[in-house]
Amino acid sequence: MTTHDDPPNPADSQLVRAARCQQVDYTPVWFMRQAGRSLPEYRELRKNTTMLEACRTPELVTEITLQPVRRLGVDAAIFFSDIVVPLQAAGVGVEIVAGVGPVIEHPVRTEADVDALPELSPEQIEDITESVRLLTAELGAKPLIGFAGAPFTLASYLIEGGPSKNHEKTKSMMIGEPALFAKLLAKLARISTTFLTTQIEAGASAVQLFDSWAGYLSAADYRQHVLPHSRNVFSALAGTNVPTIHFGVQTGELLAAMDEAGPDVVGVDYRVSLRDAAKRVDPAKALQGNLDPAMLFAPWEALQEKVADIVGAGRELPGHIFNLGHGVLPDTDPDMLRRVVDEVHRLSAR
Ligand code: 1CP
Repeated sequence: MTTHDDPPNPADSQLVRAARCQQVDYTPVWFMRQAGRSLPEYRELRKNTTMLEACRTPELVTEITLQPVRRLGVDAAIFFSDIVVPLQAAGVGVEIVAGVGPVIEHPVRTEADVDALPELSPEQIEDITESVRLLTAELGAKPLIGFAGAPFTLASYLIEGGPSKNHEKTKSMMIGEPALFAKLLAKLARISTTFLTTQIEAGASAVQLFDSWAGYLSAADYRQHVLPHSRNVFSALAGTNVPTIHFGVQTGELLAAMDEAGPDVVGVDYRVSLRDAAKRVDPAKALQGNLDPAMLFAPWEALQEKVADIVGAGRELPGHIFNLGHGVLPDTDPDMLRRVVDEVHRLSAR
């Protein structure tokens, strides 16, 4: 039985309620990449540590994750980590190079490379459990969102060897050696699932699967080569009872298929309006999004109109989580983010 002495439960937070299409007091808001380079306190903390060292140090993960919660007043924390952390933990040679992104020591191109890719065991990510425990203790009623990279986006980094503009080696394996590509994605789906279940078991209240580069695929190729593997990740989480979010960039043409993969919430990038997105997915599902992150550089009155449009469209949905259409840009003024949070709360108060 709940008494007023019990700490409020993040499972009853506005974010989790919105994800489940339950009634909310106001529209919850968080920002992809809310931690990181837009915050001076982050730049200060990261001075003497590499990105991956920071991701594997529970005290740093905790502090960096909490920074935007304190400064911006957002309704959720997003776990500070990176999509390549589970690959590194499993033993893949990977570095995050400043100004570039993840770089893979031995790119995965052949059957032998795919076979040599290690599995991830929970013992290799005990620091992730520790970080999530420290964080949920600090956050109290505020939910922590865990995340992982989706199999396709991870495969692209592994095959290309780093960030890629056109993903040509990835697509070449996808259609030239579809069985090998499927074997790789099946392995990566298991790694993503282990990374997500570890965060959920340690106390995360929701999780997001990032398929950042899925938008480079046609709907037909996505359905044939990618959807089954992402669906396996969501199926594996079905028993965990935390809401799941599925997001990719430039995925207007893929929204129906990304919905079919089985998340509770579909993330929408800024190129498609929430009203159009709602017509492409299960009408009983919540959406997340979708302010263009570049709009945060516009004068306040102009930005305010964009925020109001999105909050208004969101209120026609069964559930809405306000977010950007992609990550916070590094030069964003954190005061603008704070103003957007306050404005979403003010406009949406029931
Ligand atoms: O030194 C630094 O500050 C490095 C910049 C940085 C940061 C802050 C990287 C390198 N990763 C991160 C953290 C990170 N990565 C988070 C933290 C939590 C938050 O949102 O506040 C998250 C969720 C990610 C996930 C991630 N990493 C994605 C998916 C999200 C997206 O943006 O689409 C992807 C594609 C990556 C790869 C990656 N890691 C870092 C960079 C610069 C990139 C992108 C490189 C590329 O363009 O391919």
